Amino acid sequence: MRIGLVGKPNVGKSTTFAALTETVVEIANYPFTTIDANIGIAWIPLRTPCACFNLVKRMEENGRIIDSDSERKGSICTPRTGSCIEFRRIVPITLVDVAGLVPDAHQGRGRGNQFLSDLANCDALIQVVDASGTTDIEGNPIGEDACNPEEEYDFLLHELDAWISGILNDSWARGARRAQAEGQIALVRYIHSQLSGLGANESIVTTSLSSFISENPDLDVPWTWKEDVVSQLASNLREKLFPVFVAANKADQADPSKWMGLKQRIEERGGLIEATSAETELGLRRAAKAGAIEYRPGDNDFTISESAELNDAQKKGLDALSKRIENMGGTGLISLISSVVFDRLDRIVAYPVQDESKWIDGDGKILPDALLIPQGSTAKDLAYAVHTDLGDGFIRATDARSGRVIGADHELANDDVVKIHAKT
Ligand SMILES: Nc1nc2c(ncn2[C@@H]2O[C@H](COP(=O)(O)OP(=O)(O)OP(=O)(O)O)[C@@H](O)[C@H]2O)c(=O)[nH]1
Ligand SMILES: [Mg+2]
Repeated sequence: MRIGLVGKPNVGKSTTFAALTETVVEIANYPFTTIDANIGIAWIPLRTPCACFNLVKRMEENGRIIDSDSERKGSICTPRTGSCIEFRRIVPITLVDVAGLVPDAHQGRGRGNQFLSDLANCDALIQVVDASGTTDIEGNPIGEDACNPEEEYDFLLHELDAWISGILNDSWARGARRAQAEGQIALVRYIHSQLSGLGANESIVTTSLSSFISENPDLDVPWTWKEDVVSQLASNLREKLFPVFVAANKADQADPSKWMGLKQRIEERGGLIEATSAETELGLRRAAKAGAIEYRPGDNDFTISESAELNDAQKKGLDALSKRIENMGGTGLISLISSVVFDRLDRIVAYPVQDESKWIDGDGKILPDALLIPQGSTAKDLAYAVHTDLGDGFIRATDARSGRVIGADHELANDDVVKIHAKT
């Protein structure tokens, strides 16, 4: 699971990244602070309780005494990555924070759009917009009404489309000639070969090409398509390759009226936009790391640690953070990422194990992996998600909850615990 953070300069992409990955990156109030992409891991909570909850119940029913340490509030799993407290399992997502994009970047303005290849293989993009409207379209902080978030949104989609369109148009004639000789499959293969570096696969290209052709019944055969038609196809492909969701950031200093127009437009089209305050999330994470507060990312409140010794300035700072999240109902970041992953990209969680009765791996770790896989994934897909060898050698699997044997094509459900039997 990989999500890219995009947008014009100086909107809070790196602040979002720093908060969610808890790493130190450059953040500053001027454009083009970030040049080279930052790549890191963010941790998000699953929406359903960790499967170790069911394991505890099963063990209790069998009269076993559970040995869980009190700090973990009941959780007994041993996550290989992430953590689980009170059955709230945290799983990793890769985040990519890139340089800011300005209008006409595809023609080389600003930093150009070469860096967009850093977004290759992202499952989705989150466009960070400046909901407060205090930075102009190139990210210069010039105050009130410097820019309208709708303008930001429109130009960014345009630049992304122009990026893909540039790649396709470059040698369209060659690809189209092949289609003329060998039919549509040759065109699919050509487009795939041009866009495979961005993470396209044949199935995405086929879906996109078919929908594009059926939405435009008056189109002539592909080898006659001019640049503008190829650009429209590029836009269709972009929507499938990189669905864009929006963080209306700096919401802490934005009058909602500033970005309501954008919200309405996006929601009318079934899109997703959420108010965020990356700066607040970053402040909370830092305070929690320093031991001053107890804060669970995603919550809309926090408590001051009993052991914290705070000076007046720190108390004032925490008070301000508290007011912000109270007003906003949280900082919006975890809630937005969670909606993207679970509602929009339809990811479910599956727990591969080696022992179907104890739900452990070969080293005795309990439910060590909680993998996010696309809805509709089969037992064999899960095997591949664990390791190519396990997929290649797949024989059958066992649903560890029911004990039933399941085949390669069996579609998994959210929270499934699965033992995979494979040739080694
Ligand atoms: N008020 C407020 N300021 C924010 C928020 N998020 C970021 N900022 C400020 O906005 C400025 C730009 O933040 P960055 O994270 O560097 O922005 P960026 O989008 O990565 O910028 P480039 O790398 O230049 O493209 C900094 O001064 C941040 O402190 C927020 O939620 N609220
Ligand atoms: Mg940055």
